[in-house]
Amino acid sequence: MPDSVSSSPASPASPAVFPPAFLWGAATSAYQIEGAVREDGRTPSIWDTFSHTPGRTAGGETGDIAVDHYHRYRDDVALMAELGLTAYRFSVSWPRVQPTGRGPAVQAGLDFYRRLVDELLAHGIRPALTLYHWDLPQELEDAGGWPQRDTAFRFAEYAQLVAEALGDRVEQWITLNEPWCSAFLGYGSGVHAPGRTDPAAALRAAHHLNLGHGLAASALRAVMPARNEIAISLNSAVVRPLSPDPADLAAARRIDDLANGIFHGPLLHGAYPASLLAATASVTDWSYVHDGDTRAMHVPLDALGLNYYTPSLVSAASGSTGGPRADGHGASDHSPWPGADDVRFHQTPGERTEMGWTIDPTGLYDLVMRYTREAPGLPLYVTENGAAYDDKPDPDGRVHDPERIAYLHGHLSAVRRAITDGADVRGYYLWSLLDNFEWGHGYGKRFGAVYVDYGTLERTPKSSARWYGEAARSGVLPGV
Ligand code: IFM
Repeated sequence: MPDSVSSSPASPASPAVFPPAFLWGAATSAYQIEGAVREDGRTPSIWDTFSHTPGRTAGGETGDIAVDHYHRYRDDVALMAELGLTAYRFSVSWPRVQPTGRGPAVQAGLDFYRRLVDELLAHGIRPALTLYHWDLPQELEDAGGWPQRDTAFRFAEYAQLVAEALGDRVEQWITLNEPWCSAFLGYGSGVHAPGRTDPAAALRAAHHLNLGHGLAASALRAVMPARNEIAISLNSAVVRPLSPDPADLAAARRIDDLANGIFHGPLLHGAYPASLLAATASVTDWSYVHDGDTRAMHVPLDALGLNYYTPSLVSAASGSTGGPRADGHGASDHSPWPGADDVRFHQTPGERTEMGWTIDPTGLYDLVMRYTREAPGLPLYVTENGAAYDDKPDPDGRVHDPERIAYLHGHLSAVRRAITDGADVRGYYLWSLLDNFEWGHGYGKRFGAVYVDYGTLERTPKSSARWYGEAARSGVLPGV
């Protein structure tokens, strides 16, 4: 039974009551919502190039206009305030701020984010700034992209420019969003920009993303007030074996290394897992890990961001490696899992969202508890969680999305249970504030709590937005 307390007085012991300082946020990213891709000096990112390449996105859709947040940010902030949100996680578009990925910042680009942040602060909404949500300046990709070591240094330089401009007013900083996707979907399976399909390049990219994170975190520390928090948002996988068979357990450990250990190892524990290095030895020799990189990557963090949608169910392939991949990120003949061609992904049982992702809030509980054990003392944020549904306005123009309310209730209840069991979760960012450009899926998948009419760009809060706002205002989960 859901632990709703909507009709009875909430007691602090109730599992549906959240700590008073808990942040109730929503998240977005620059390319998915801003549009205005040719304004004020912005140049193409790898996602502009990719989405304009025939066959790369559903219907050839691009982020050229997206939901025009660049021009409508004031109304969007007012809407967040009206709903009752207390935090907002957005990303800065690297090519808007530093168009070639090198050299000085463009003032107009920085000014946009300064205006956005000031608007948030004026409405009492805490900004959380992500420096990189996948929109690498195309010039840096042309110079080799993330598989190239220099990109890590360019990222740190860009991070410093943004921190010098906004470090006085933004307290929550996130270096990278989901570097697994940047490395393995961008350079491995090729379903994300820049669309390369080279397993060795994907592993090199992962290392340089880790290095970039560490160098950027140090650059931020050097220029920002000590009170600011530095974190990273990882789409840490919840990997479950299909059976207790030792071969299936080994398959699950291999995917865990490639999804989790490859980032948590260097960032939290100061080394890549030996099992990861061994399992990928036929793909790469890791010679691009230089002396000193381990120290550069292992910078103390102030918090860890966890993005969670669905668990993965895996087994050993038992002879055959064919069949569809059910890892949920789009169709490709190329695997995003280097060195794991003999691992099979299975559809987890249960209800699914419009993405085909199984709804399983226990996965979120398990993830939070895992990092509570693995990184004791490190505050956690759920920096993304949400669901896509085929939402449509009713004849009166209202958008009812009871499935999303049930999804949010289930996952927030899992967070509350983890807090009761000792986890230090400080906030939750619903993905996403607005319907938006869902990468290779174009505009076909609606993740927003706010419906966007793509013809008029009019915003209509769905019933889930009102439900979530009520939770934010009261600190208690309303009934479903
Ligand atoms: O839309 C994406 C987001 O950009 C990164 N995390 C997953 C979301 C849903 O696919």
